[in-house]
Amino acid sequence: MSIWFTEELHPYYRKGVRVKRVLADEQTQYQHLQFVETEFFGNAMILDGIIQLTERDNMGYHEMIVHVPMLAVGQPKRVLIVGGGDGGSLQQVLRYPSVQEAVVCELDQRVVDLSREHFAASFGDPWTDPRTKLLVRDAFGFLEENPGQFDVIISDTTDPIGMAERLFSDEFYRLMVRALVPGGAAATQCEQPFFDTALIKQIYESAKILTKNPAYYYANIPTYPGGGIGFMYVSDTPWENGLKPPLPPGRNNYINPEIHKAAFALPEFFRRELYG
Ligand code: SPD
Repeated sequence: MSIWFTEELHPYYRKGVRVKRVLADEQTQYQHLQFVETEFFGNAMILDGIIQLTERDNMGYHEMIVHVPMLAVGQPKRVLIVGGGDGGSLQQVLRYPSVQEAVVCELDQRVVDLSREHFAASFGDPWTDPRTKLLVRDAFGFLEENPGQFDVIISDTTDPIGMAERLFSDEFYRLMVRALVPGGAAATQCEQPFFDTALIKQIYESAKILTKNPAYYYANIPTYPGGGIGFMYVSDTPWENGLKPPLPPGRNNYINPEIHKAAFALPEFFRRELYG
């Protein structure tokens, strides 16, 4: 028997992965949450019909969204992860001995609970680290209440659909930058250059008003539309500062100094659109 999961995030594009079995399937308070065991990519989490991560290719996403801002800042102590209930970003953040507190602001407790069960082999259990603080709440209010608090903020979100749309708004970026310490850095899930050019441009323009050195970078992730996803680096501190310090202790599966630098090189059509 062969079951294919087909994702249709865009009305003009589909992709599929072959599934061995369904591990969990439930409607939470917020979304349709599924975990499946795939034929090639290991376990995968699907939210409202969209693949969020797989065990086999999540490293490009989590290593890049975390290490680029963390390295740029130098010795990050307080880190906020917006979303990130699967624990992949948290695992990377906790690799830094300088980190004293990692706050995860995740709306859906079920994402955390089921990820602990189905991603344990990949992420261990970063939730038991004494530096981890899980807040099951909406990130907007938390950002509003916490100006000037974080060395690094990682916005590890779903796509801009439904409730998550607000996490791609000018207002969210304003609050996020306000929650950084001077010289702090943020990185956000910032979609696909081919499919989401206008949205990325709008976010870049807003990041440019708020900070001196925003920049877009990209990682290859086969299970995302177009085979990859980009991130917005948002900071007064140039991302290039992150090329000097070494990566934190632990094993890297995607990032290395060459990838770190090359990720900021953009295809010409998109570079022109974004930077003029
Ligand atoms: N189109 C899929 C985008 C998924 C972004 N969220 C990933 C969450 C991984 N922690």
